[in-house]
Amino acid sequence: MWTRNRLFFACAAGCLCAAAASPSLAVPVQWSGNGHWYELVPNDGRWATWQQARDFVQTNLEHEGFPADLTTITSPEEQAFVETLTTEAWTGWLGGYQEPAGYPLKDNWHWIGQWEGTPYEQAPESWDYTNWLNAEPNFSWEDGLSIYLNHGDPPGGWNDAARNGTNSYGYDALVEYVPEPATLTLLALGGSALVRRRRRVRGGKTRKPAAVCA
Ligand SMILES: [Ca+2]
Ligand SMILES: [Ca+2]
Repeated sequence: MWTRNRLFFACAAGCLCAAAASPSLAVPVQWSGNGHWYELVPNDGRWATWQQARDFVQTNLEHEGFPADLTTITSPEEQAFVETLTTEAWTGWLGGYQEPAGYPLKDNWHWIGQWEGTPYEQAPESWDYTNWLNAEPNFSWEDGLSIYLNHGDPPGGWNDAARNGTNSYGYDALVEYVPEPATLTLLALGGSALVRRRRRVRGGKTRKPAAVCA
């Protein structure tokens, strides 16, 4: 886990890329296609790496009783929905990663497990649909998945970026709130009272521009 000071210095060293405009959306939005909620969460200096972004949202965010994680996009319909979340240029992490990293550049990509503590091997979503930007993925050491909303070629496309790379330290996070399996079961049985409301840490009103290096 990172400390505030460590993160400050990491970002100060790493946020050297050109900045994209801030998104206008500041609240989770539900997609009727699966009932999940999605949110553009600003970095605001709270993480540097892809893993730190994931740790932060898992630890601090939830919505309507649904835990948070980085977003998985597994269909053109889900892709089309997330493209509606803002009309401004925005760059952020998705819940995809390449392991092992390297060549071939388009091989060995995975989606994260949908539930905290569940390895992707046990609850994977298949890596079938992709929406790479033209000329991406482009480097063997770039092993994390990011999305360019309203910029890039084509806009909304995906870029591989180093999960621990300084070029991506400014990235925001596209969060998906997904019901846990137990919650789904109980809700199906009429146990809607299970839905709980917990403290939800928000990043404040000011959006931090996201780095856009490819
Ligand atoms: Ca998803
Ligand atoms: Ca790239």
